Amino acid sequence: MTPQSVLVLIKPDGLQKAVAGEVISLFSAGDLKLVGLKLVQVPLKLARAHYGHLRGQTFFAEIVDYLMGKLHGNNPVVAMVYTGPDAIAKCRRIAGATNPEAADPKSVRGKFGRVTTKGVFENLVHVSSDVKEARREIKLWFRKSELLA
Ligand code: IDP
Ligand code: MG
Repeated sequence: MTPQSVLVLIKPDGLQKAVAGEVISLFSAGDLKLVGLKLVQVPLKLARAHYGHLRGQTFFAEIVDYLMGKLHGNNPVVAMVYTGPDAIAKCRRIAGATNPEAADPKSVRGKFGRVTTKGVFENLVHVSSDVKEARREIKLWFRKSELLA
């Protein structure tokens, strides 16, 4: 199988809850190569561009605020790129379902996520959903020089 790259973000609730280390450990089970990792204090422009395809959704403003850390003490995001066979499906399995209540209890979102009373899915991690999205997102978050070959 040809190797894939995938963008994984630990969103600001992960840092506020001080579980970034455990989340990275869970992604280690994917047996993938970590080729990029950095902390990002997310500006409005980046958050809006990241979720550009969800602009029409009722929860768009909330998820932009969420990614910027506005719901979680202005914490930053840990941005990572993993590469390897089947990297996208592997990382999405480790992350669990979008709704933390529906996520496998042993997945990242099942373990650490929650649904707020306002209905925001605070699900700790973002994982690109397909090859095209992964390419777009990796370019958005990383310069080439920040990634290992
Ligand atoms: P994904 O993160 O599992 O790929 P997307 O559909 O890309 O899910 O949605 C992006 C983010 O928007 C989710 O991770 C979650 O935080 C939030 N979200 C998605 N659907 C809903 C919803 O129905 N209600 C509230 N928040 C949602
Ligand atoms: Mg998505």
